[in-house]
Amino acid sequence: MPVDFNGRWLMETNDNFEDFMKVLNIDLATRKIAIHLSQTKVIIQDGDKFVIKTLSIFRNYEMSFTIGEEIEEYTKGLDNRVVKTLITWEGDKLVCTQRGEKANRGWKHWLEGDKLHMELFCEGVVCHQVFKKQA
Ligand code: ECB
Repeated sequence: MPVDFNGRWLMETNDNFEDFMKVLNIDLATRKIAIHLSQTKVIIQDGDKFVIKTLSIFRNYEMSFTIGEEIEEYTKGLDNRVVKTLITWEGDKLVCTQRGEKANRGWKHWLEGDKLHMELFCEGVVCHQVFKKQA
């Protein structure tokens, strides 16, 4: 049985998001807005099939994937790049690699108690986000 990420998750912390946006070449005006956003994750998981929505008052981002199946992802409204995206299980962690212009890019999700953790990484820069489950 895979881990169950289903639910609505509210952002509690967002460490090093500024540097992560910089490494993706997000412009200053956008960073000034984005840094203050409270992001909400809505995760719909059916076995190895996922829909993940990242919601905020400024922009929303949604992606769907199946574990082990590479997709072409367009990071619309984020850094607007096209990457080859593959998500796999590493133990109980959901691990994503996004192959493209930027080296060593991707993210990881895992659970610790009632918290959802996310690490976003790109070219050695790591952003760590923690979300609490909405009742
Ligand atoms: C969608 C809410 C954030 C909007 C921020 C707007 C501009 C900043 C531009 C680029 C920053 C890079 C990433 C934003 C961080 C989180 C958004 C979703 C990241 C992601 O790939 O989540 C995965 C895993 O949960 C599912 O798509």
